[in-house]
Amino acid sequence: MPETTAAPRTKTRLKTERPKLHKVILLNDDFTPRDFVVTVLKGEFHMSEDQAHRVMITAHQRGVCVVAVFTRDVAETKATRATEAGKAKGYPLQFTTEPEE
Ligand code: NFA
Repeated sequence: MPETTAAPRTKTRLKTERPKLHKVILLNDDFTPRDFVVTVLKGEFHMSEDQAHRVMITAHQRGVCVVAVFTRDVAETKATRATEAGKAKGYPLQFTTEPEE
């Protein structure tokens, strides 16, 4: 009587790691015009006028505001582009990034 032994199932489910997200943070300064900040937020981060205005006012009042979260490369590229947009107009506007907890 042939004995049939089922082969062990060895298919492995590899754990899919979610990439860590990084915040883009808008810093307040005393020189960049409010409208320009709103324009940059709309252009670089695809925000509505309302959203952009709220983020600008929050940074203006509290010193900083989280704009959005992205994977590290995207966050760094957007922060650099947005900071460059200010620099091109002679403004000290700054966007930084930091990893989420
Ligand atoms: N504080 C700037 C002003 O009063 C506006 C501003 C807001 C700048 C947010 C940078 C970031 N013109």
